[in-house]
Amino acid sequence: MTVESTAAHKPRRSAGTKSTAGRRTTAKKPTGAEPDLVQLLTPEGARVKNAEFDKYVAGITPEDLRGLYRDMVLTRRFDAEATALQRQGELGLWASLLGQEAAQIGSGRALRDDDYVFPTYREHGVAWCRGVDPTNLLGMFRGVNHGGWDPNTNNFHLYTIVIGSQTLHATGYAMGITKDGADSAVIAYFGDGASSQGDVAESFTFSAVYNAPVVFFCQNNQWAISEPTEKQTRVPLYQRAQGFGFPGVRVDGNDVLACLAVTRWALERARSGEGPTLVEAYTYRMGAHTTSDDPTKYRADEEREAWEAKDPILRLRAHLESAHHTDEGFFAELEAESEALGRRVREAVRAMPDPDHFAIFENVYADGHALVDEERAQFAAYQASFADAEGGK
Ligand SMILES: Cc1ncc(C[n+]2csc(CCOP(=O)(O)OP(=O)(O)O)c2C)c(N)n1
Repeated sequence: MTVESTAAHKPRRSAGTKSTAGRRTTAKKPTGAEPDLVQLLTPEGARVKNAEFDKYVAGITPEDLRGLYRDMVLTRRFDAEATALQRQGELGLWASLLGQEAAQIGSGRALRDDDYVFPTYREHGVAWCRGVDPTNLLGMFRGVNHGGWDPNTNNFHLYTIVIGSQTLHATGYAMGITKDGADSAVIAYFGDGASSQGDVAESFTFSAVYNAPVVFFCQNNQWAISEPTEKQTRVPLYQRAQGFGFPGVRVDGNDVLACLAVTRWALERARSGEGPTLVEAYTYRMGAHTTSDDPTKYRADEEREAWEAKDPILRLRAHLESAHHTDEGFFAELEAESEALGRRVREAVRAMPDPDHFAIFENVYADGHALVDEERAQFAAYQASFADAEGGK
């Protein structure tokens, strides 16, 4: 296996602080055996040979590579539009995936249609790969619906805000697949912060002992809002799997080819009855946690700048160009396609109908409930109290 030490990837943050008593208040940067990082493309776009994982992308064609590039560019464009729409007051909140495109597109394109995805709230690139219309992702962030798509249409579960809980849903679903005798697999996405949740540990335990066909795909984007990864773990996250009895791998999360290869390998293990795998995609959240967050309060500009040099989209572009797999026409067409997507997203968001305010009282109980009736009446009275104000406009 061709591996690279992650030393070059260490954020330039100090590893901890010492209290006046000389005692560390923060764990040291996770140590342990120097972790292997699976990488097939260097940040400069050069192809690196890898004895273990090359075979998972052996048949990849220039057209496939252009497809991955297109997926990443359009996903980033969609994401930028959504951030702008939030700033314009059209969305209440947005969780940007900026910087995580390769992790999401690489893993998303490794999936079969009959596999099932359990995302967090940031998996816009995976949603794209599943064929969920991007405009459907925005309803919840505009506050007009609770999700906006039918999970069973694309085998893509609704976004989950409760950190880590979807790993349990994924494990249960995967155990069900085994009982059905099917050969499909499940993938659960979660973050480095979520790795500290009890739900995730429980999922690891259950999936291991029941040999469930699930891939745990952790995007280690270095931050859980303002908490750095060293506040979550003393060992590299992928090494956690070992204690639960299944393999863990750290992949360069900004390398779409490596993410594709490693996820294909993990899915193949799941399908062939070898049970769960933990994939830690080592990446970086280049933007804010959400539009409600200001990362300049807790992290240094130099850290982001260091990761910009490893931009996943520029990396694949450099590779495509050096291999002469593209021409100017390709990039011009993609730019036009991005513009059209941006326009479509803006128009769709502005056209979303406001929900009926009383809809929240429906379907709470199958047969209704006196308490809900009371709350509905209170809300009606509250709304009616604005009648004068509206009439006086
Ligand atoms: C159970 C639970 N606890 C706390 C929160 C508040 N919260 C929202 S996002 C977040 C950080 C998650 O970080 P990470 O898992 O690394 O994912 P990322 O947002 O970086 O993709 C927290 C603590 C929550 N949504 N759910």
